[in-house]
Amino acid sequence: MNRPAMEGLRLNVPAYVKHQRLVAWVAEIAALTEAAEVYWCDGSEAEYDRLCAQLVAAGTMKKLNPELRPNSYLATSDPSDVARVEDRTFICSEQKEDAGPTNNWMAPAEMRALLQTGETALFRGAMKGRTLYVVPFSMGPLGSHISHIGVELTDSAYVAISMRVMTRMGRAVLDLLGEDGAYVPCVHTVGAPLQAGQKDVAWPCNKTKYIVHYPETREIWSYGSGYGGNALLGKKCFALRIASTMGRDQGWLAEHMLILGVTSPKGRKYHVAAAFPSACGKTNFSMLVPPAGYDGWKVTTIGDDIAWIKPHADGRLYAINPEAGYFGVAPGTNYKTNPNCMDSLKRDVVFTNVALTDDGDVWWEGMTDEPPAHLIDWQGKDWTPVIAKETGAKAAHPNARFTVASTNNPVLDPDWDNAAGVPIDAFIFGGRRSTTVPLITEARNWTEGVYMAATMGSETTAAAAGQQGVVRRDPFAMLPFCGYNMAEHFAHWLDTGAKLQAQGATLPRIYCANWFRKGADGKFVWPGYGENMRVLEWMLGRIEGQAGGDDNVFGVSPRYEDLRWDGLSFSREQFASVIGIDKAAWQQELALHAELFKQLEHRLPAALPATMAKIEQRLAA
Ligand code: SAT
Ligand code: MN
Repeated sequence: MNRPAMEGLRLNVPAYVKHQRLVAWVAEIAALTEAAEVYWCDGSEAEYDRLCAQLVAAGTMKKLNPELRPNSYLATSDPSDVARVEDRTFICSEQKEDAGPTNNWMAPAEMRALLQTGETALFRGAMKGRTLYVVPFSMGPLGSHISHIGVELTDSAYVAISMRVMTRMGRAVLDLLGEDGAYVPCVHTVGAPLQAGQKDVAWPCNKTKYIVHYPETREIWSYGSGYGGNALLGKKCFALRIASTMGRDQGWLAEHMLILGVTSPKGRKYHVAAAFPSACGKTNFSMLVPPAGYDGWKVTTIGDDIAWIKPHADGRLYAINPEAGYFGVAPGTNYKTNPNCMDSLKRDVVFTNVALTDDGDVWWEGMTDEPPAHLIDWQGKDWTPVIAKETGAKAAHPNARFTVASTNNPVLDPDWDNAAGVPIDAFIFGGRRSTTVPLITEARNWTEGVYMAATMGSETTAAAAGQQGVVRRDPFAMLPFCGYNMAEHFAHWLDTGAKLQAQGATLPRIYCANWFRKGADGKFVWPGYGENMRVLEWMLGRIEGQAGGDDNVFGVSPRYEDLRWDGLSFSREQFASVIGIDKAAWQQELALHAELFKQLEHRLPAALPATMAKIEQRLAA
């Protein structure tokens, strides 16, 4: 440790901080990174406004026209820092086997040398010339038995303000931690130290990036990116990767799932948790507006991205949303696809990488049918519909995002902040598949459901850097987010079900959905969005023992007459093309399942290949 730097640095610990271990850790990281200053976030609105003003002055954000978009900002990132970096994401367990074949792995000692302890370690001096923000946050309602606390140390004010929107952040968390409470330490730097007199850039980051998790010691270290899931460490890093390992050890589940409430006209309320990969419509589904003809039905949002789910003494699974805000994809969002989201975004939003209109508002592809005549695109260049036609330039980056508090959502569920969580009636697993996978299928039992989740595939999206539109297996929509061996995650689900069943519990039903099948014309056949209510109603009808269906090779799907069609013209032929099972396509699909099982062979529960054998038999019959 650099003595003079350490002595010269004031830790500025507020009087209300009583946690000596936390203070010592902050001192240690401040010394390692040679931060110029330390600031403890209290989570107040005044602090938020001050940091936003500072980000505006630094050129990171622009304040939007307060008449059109009150209390809102537009941040634009470096063009190289626009998505999660899966190839730079590491699970550093002691044993490689524990990270499993789907995660990047490095031995903890080796990674620590690279980041912290080696002579040229990346975090050494990484915060020179910058302020280290201490960001205490709770994932989940403060004090809930399902919640957990983290503290992120970051040199990005953008991260600090985003964490205030996305989590319960600030002094109340430190009060809860008291003198010795447990927290997950999260260290983040953009990796762009400033030498004396050096001018900062608008979006500091580094070409070298490391998003690192130590599951055994429950630590997160992130270097080089200021963007989303790479930098807001409460989200994917903690609430999924670290939390999934905590859940495995402690008997609960951390999943990449939205949670919604759905109330029938009779007043009966159900809760559904649904897993879809990033940028496959979780936010839209969680804010669904039932179509005309569904009077009396109401869908309310508990969460749009992550669920923490715990078995309860009554034999049911209770879920909370660990987050307090939405970091959703802007492009494609409009008053037709997601009116509740559009209403959530009327004020108090931080947009990232959308386009700026001439009157100081925002725009993105798909927001309106007619684009504005002139915009400043997400990279600060002039954009017109003519330029777009000629060059294909997008006004907003395809992974442009909004960051907004849950409390802005007009259909926020009254139980969204309930410390007890909500009881789950059904799980849905869905991918983005142009072919093969039917609109909806119900698993006949828990094992069949776990099989559906485990073998899920999806076409890749702009949420992660890399090629888009290629089908990859994305088990449980957790491929980039499982903090331990994926095969063990399958076993953990099978165990969780078996334990509840042994108590005589009725398990939630499991469904496999695909809103994305395309016709010969390359267009989506199923209208999706609000029309997904029809599928939801069928699922609830199944739970009540009222809705019919037909067995297919891997579960039960509705017949045409099992769905309600009032207000939508959707023919039997169209339905057949989204629900049908093509034998040849399924033979190929099963070959891909077999490939996945081969990759995960070590520690793979035998129940899964056994389920596959049964599907093969049915397909051959
Ligand atoms: O960048 S995030 O990981 O927060 C968004 C996503 O990929 O789902
Ligand atoms: Mn997500």
